[in-house]
Amino acid sequence: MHFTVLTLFPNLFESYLSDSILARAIEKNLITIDFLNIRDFTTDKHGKVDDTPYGGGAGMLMTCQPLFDCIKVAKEKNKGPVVFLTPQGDTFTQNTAEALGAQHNELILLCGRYEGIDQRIRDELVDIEISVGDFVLTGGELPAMIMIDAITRLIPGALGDEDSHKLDSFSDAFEGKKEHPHYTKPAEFEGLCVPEVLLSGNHAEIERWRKEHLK
Ligand code: 4FV
Repeated sequence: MHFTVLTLFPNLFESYLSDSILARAIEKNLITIDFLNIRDFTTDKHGKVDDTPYGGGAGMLMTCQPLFDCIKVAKEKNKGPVVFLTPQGDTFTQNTAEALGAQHNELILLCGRYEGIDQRIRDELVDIEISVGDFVLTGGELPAMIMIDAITRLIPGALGDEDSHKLDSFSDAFEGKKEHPHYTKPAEFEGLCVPEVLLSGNHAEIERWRKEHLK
């Protein structure tokens, strides 16, 4: 999967992509990520990317021209859909991650700031609008990282155990429910014990217990 991230703050991604599973996925070339800084596409000497909203109201909006030119350049190399992260989008779920990962080899992730972006960019250049939840953040960068994380971990070779994502919450194996409680060594900690059935070695009983404890 190739991600192109359009953002005013590409540095925000560095730490999250430099460790653990995502770093390994990049090293293994399971994913590639490039960044375009929207501010690099401004045409004024101050690098202005925002302005006041027509009709008045609080806050600023990201203006058309830098976004338009940035998206155009992104689309020259990345033939995937333009995904705008916004509270007004369709809620991102495990199914969304699976579908996007299955349907596309490339994605362009557009991260908004301020109060958002001019509607004309949304109407003419955005293909998919996605929200990570019913709350308002300061920017679309965290939602973009969430998308990259959730999609990448589904790519074969990304996780140590190939099957682990098949037994995730919301997976078909769990009928879309949230997964059962998990326990690991020691069997007793501070007087708190692991359910006996999980120590029994009786796989049928363990399976039944786990199914009963899906949420
Ligand atoms: C958001 C969300 C989100 C809104 C204003 C960025 C912010 C700022 N994106 N799911 N919830 N975006 O809050 O995706 O432009």
